[in-house]
Amino acid sequence: MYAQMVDTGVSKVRSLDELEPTERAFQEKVDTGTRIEPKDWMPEKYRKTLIRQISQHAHSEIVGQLPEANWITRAPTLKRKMILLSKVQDEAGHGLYLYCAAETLGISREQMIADLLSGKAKYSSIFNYPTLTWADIGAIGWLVDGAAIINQIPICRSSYGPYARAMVRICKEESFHQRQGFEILCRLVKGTPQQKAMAQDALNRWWWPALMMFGPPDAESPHTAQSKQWRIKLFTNDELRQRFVDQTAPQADYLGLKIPDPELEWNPDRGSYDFGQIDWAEFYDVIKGNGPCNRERLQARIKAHEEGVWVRDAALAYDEKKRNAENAGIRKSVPGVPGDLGVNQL
Ligand code: FAQ
Repeated sequence: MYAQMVDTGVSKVRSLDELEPTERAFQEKVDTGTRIEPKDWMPEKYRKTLIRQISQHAHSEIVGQLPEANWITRAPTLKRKMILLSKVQDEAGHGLYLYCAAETLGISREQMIADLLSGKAKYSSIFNYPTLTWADIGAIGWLVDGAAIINQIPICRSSYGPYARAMVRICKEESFHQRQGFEILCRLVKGTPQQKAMAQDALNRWWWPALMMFGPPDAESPHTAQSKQWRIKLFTNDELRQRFVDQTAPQADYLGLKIPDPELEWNPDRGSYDFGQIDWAEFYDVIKGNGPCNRERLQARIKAHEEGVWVRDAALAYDEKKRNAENAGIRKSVPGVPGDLGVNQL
């Protein structure tokens, strides 16, 4: 019942000489850094690849609210509760920008949500792990938002205009999220021995799943080569993963925490950290739907969707009433107030 590979029809990356004239003109546009906009001609496979990636990204933001929302009622202080609440709300906003960006490619919001709820569409593997202690909220901000930023900053320069533009604001907010997580851990490591142990335990559990967020190794990534040619991706999964390790290892040192990888070591020749083998069997298991929380996450989204029916129905009824009144000339639109409630956006 869970996510399957999405066939976007790309089997081999073709060089400029092998492309049809329209495709070649498109590729040249991409190569010169010209943004592709919704009404521009684009290869069907480019459109499908973007729908696949942007919708998965949107679902990740929405499902990604769940592990942290679990701690809103248990945050240790009112201030922490307010910060966490607004972080979780930000993730909802990111999901909405991304669904809007995907809609510009001709897929409906309803279809994307149906694909998520039926288990057909993927979302990031990371959100299928549980948040067991308050330190996990720190670890999510530090590692998960940290990984998300490294992956998403390049997307601000990707070829598809609506996706790239959505990513600018998202990255600014993710940067705040990353700092709030790091700050939670800074406090915990300076606390009691139990608090420091809790921070270490969170790092132990989130480190490897955070590395998996970047996707399969390049040699096993079916989409990277074509997505790079189209500048949907600017870097490969392994390049970004390495960047994350290089950036995060000194932060762990600063916190006085130990990354749970005996092979992690600075390599002066490469100017990067070497690190141990990722358990790819675990990654594939999680993306097939067998992670610790996959079923729980999907159930939570299905429940929220079902319980939100009355909101969508009420909004539709209001919209219809307003349109009928306007058509009958009873009520005029108020200047400055959008005429259309945009119920599809709910
Ligand atoms: N989880 O050939 P590739 C966040 C799938 S947002 C699940 O390498 P691609 C914010 C992949 O979809 C986190 N599936 O694919 C936040 C493909 O399957 P398909 C999400 C994964 O697309 C923080 C297959 O494996 N970020 O954290 C994963 O070129 C805190 C083959 O892989 C984005 O979505 C995975 N980790 O590269 C929210 C960023 N990795 O479609 C709340 C945008 C791979 O053929 C709290 N996306 N797969 O069935 C991307 O950059 C890319 O899509 C990658 C994957 C890098 C994720």
